[in-house]
Amino acid sequence: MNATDFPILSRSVYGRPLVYLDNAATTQKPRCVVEAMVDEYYNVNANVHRGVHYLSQQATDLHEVARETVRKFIGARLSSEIIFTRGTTESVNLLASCLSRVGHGDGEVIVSAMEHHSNIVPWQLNGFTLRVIPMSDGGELDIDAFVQLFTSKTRLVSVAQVSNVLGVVNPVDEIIRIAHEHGVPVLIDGAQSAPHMPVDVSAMDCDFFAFSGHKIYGPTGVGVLYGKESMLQPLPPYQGGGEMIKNVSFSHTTYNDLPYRFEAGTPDYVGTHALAVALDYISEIGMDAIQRHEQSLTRYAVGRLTQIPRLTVYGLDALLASQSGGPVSFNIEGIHHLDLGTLLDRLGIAVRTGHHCAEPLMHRLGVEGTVRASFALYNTREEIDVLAEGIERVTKMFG
Ligand code: C6P
Repeated sequence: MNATDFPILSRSVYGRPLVYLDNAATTQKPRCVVEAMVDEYYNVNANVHRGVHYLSQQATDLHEVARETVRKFIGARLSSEIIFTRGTTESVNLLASCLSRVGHGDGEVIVSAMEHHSNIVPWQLNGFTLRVIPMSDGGELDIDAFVQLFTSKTRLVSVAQVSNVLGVVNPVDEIIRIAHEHGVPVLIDGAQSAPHMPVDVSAMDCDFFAFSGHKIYGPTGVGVLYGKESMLQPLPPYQGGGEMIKNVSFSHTTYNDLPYRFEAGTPDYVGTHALAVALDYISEIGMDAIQRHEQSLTRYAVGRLTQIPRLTVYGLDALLASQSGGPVSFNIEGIHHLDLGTLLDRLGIAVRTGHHCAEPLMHRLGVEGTVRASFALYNTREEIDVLAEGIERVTKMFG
């Protein structure tokens, strides 16, 4: 990785060098990703899967090669198990909608106490009842309680591999094993794991896996739902339109094969190609190396932040036990998270504040919101020093 790969990182904010620590919200894009998009629009652009002409074939090839790149990146068996979506949110909505239409809409879905709203609301919208795996004060999921949540109505277990708030890595292997012992499939929300650690869906044996392109150095507006072929095959289509059909008449329509049955309409083919370029870029660096680097940043950040008086890091036990880096969420007694975030911003430091789209977790923590610093492959210890010094400065201002 070369610092110049990410042009935005050399800009300043309020006259100060940008310290970008909001990577869980979205990562910055390497030059190669942006250039791939520009190049495709300038030189290749044509709709995919539709034209016999040269450009359409070329765009289709890039799009399908991208599917294969995603397949390899997450260790899926078949490229037909890779469905392109707009992001994790759409991936979960797709599954919730399709599952509800095979008669599961009155069933139960087990989620964890630390889920993002996009792994809560789609189930509610589609008629499912949620049962929740409780969490300890230290951020660990209660696996004994999880085992008690299964009933004859349990249709799915759906949990984040890494919390977008606490940064903890959940024991998904154990969760998947237990769910399968109960004959229940599992969706893993990989929005915060795929960008930060090696992922192998086959080894993990999850039934579904979702992630977003923009959090993994790719463009916005593209994401992935992986599903085992045996799980996707019985599901009805998600949306109707072009691409997802075999034959259409006014009285009857037959549907396309996997994965196209779930991809109605013109896909974001420039986005899928650029996503593949992003995945190639980070694969070249190595997901193990990225994981080691970010884990060391997270530990360093925890070490620095916990020395600041009146500062609480949430989910600290589980975060420190995790073999991966992750977002660090904290508050300082007597300072509102929004004030802290705003003053840090004035120092050129971008962090996120608020409930992080995880209101039930905020209720569990007994807070309205937190300040969150989240790291990526390009962050450095020096930037964490800037963050810690910035927090200390704000703390002094508040007395
Ligand atoms: N979390 C954050 O700042 P989309 O918006 O579809 O790309 O991703 C949704 C999503 C799903 N699951 C988890 C665990 C997530 O962290 C997110 C997105 C961002 O934490 C934006 S709220």
